[in-house]
Amino acid sequence: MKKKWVILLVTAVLFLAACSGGPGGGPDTESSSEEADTADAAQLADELSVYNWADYIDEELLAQYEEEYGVRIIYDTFASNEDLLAKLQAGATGYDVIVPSDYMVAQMIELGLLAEIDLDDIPNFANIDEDFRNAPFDPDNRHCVPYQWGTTGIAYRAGHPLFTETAPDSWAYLFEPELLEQYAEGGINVLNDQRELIAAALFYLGHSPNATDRTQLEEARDLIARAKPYWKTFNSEDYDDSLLIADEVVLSQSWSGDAANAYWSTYSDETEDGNWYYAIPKEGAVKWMDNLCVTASSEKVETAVHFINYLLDAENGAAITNFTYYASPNEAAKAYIEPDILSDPGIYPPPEVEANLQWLTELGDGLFVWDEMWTAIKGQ
Ligand code: N2P
Repeated sequence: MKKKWVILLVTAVLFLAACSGGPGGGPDTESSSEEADTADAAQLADELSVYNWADYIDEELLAQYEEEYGVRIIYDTFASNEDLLAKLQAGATGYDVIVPSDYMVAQMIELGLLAEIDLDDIPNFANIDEDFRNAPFDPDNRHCVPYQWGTTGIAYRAGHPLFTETAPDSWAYLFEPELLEQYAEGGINVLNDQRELIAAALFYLGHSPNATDRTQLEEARDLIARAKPYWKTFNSEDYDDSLLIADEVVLSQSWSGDAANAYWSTYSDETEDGNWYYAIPKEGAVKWMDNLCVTASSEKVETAVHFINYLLDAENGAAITNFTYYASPNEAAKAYIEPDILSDPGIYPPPEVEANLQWLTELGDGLFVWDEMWTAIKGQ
């Protein structure tokens, strides 16, 4: 199941469905919905600006939306929640749809950066699994709807002598110099993401990933400072393609889907295996969910919501997961998601792993200490 193959398959399925007009054959196959669509299209803006995480959608879906509804999508990507926030706070008003994670949704609501949405305008919200609705960071989904979810663990090169007998299932593999010196030569990458990297250090130290205590955060900073000389790169944007698949590193802090992408992109039918495996450290790890939201500054709320509803369609939701390898909160999409993805414990963690996962939450004033630690870490 290679990425390109999946794209072709999905495209073919969508095409056939659109031609057949059968069940789930897209919104424009019956004349009544055609009329509704035309009515909709009349009210849609000419263009819509979407700001998403890097490598986080099948761009075929964007092209299809443009074609179907005559709305040009201006698509741009960011590398972390903090980058997204900084962009909005610097006064960027052009973005209509953005994709912040859980804790950042809470932060943005507080800062007045998100528009309120009406779920009545998003009928496909019915496709979302109950478990992912009404999250504490956005009660009653007043601002956002779920997009994709995943975990943050360690991706490692299969076949590396050091990881053959024991999987690197501890954050020690990212932070302990006596371990690091054994494979640093092969390259180590960490996520260029302050909440994720400091959270990993806090897990390893036995503290909460949401700690705001200065002493604990300084401990995390010092742990990172000792390990940093062994790290080759801070990359959370294209590390799966440019570092993992390219064999530029042998170990990386990684988001679940990016590790799965590295696995499937290097999969060989001959060995029936890929080059990259994924471990969730035993000390605990982050579970996160990214969300589709409309900016408070958007002047195209109606179009933004129409686009969000399109992404929440069952087949479109599946096309996203089949491309990104991240888990989908879209229950109805499961019928169309590749079975290999649905059964991958690295993507959909089993209950015993799930029990060891924690959400990142908003830090309130503690954020200032985190920012201070991050500046020190990056500045060294
Ligand atoms: C995919 C980005 C994953 C988003 N490259 C992590 N929240």
